[in-house]
Amino acid sequence: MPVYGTKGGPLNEKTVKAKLEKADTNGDGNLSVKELKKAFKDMGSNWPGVRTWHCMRNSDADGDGEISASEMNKLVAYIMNWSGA
Ligand SMILES: [Ca+2]
Ligand SMILES: [Ca+2]
Repeated sequence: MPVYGTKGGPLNEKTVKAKLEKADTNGDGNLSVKELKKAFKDMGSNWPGVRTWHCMRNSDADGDGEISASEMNKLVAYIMNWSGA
């Protein structure tokens, strides 16, 4: 399992999911660019803006600029494939 995150050690899928859910600050069930960026900062990413951009390109299947609940699993899988932050 690749290691991701520089604060608090390696992150597992459960932790990543929990952080993403927590990042939905307006509670609409979708992750906007702003919310996703915040999640990456929270995970200790050095480049939250770049991470967010890559994630949106990879996981925003319908291209509406937000990660919906159904796109979330793809996003988590994508994040878990990264090594290093
Ligand atoms: Ca939201
Ligand atoms: Ca979407």
